[in-house]
Amino acid sequence: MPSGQIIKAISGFYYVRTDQGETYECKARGVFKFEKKKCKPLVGDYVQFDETDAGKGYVTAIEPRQTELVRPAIANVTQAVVVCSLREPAFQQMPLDRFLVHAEHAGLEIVVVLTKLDLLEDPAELEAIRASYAPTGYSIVATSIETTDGIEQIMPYLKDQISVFAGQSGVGKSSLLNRILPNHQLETGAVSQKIGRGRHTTRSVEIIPLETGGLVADSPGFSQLTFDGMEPADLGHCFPEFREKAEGCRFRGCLHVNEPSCKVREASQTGEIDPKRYDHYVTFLEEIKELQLRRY
Ligand SMILES: Nc1nc2c(ncn2[C@@H]2O[C@H](COP(=O)(O)OP(=O)(O)OP(=O)(O)O)[C@@H](O)[C@H]2O)c(=O)[nH]1
Ligand SMILES: [Zn+2]
Repeated sequence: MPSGQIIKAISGFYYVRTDQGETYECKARGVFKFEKKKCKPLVGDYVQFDETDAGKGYVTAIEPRQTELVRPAIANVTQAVVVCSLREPAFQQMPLDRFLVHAEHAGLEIVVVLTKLDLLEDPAELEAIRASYAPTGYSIVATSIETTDGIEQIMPYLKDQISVFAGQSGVGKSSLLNRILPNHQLETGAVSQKIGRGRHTTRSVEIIPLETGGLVADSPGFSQLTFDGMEPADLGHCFPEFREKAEGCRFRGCLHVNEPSCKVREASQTGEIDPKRYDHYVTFLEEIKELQLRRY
């Protein structure tokens, strides 16, 4: 039976792309069940289908999902490209860390892209950011759509991945995606201001195959950043530079706040872990505990 991946869904039609690069317009009968849950096909799902007419068919089965994002709903995303501007708006580490935690919690690979390099007067600031994040091991690419610096450097990270771009409003996600997906123009802040249209028009997400390999979602991911559903004990795992240190903490289940002999807190004091990252961890932990109190 032929199989492929849903790359687009429009009002009941699923566009399934096979390994050979052919796209079939498929319908789906009823609902599907897996892991005892009913579900409808999602963009990103690997499916089997029956070919009915040339280029048309019916989805007959959905493979179990490796990951599942909401808003926009996409299955099997493997990587988050977390975008943060250096200027306009000025670099802010807290929102960046928030996106990073959500991407980690979703089980994704991560690349950090810092935008608007052309507006940065002092390169020392970029070096300081790189130093803060060095213990995380994240790859960091600094870019500008004005000078095109760094854009080519993003491409190798996208190969062999299903990537979703994420980041605060106005940091330049659409501008980057327009560079990366030249045949698939998105509306950027600059354009929508000019024509005076609302900026948040809804449309369904699509994953676009790149010539250089890999697929990229054409709408930003993680549009809702709530820690709902996250446990306090999960948070430390979402900071990669904590993981190795945490093994040395005296107490199992150490939350790295007030516990004695906490290697994570110690590392934040010596600077082995960036103290600002550690502070953000503490802030997020409080938020998670607060949400839990409200739940029970
Ligand atoms: N100088 C400079 N401006 C940029 C760069 N990248 C984006 N911009 C500008 O920043 C503004 C916001 O860019 P967008 O691409 O719309 O940002 P976005 O992240 O998609 O924003 P939302 O759609 O609100 O989520 C636009 O006016 C862009 O022209 C850059 O590298 N340098
Ligand atoms: Zn600890």
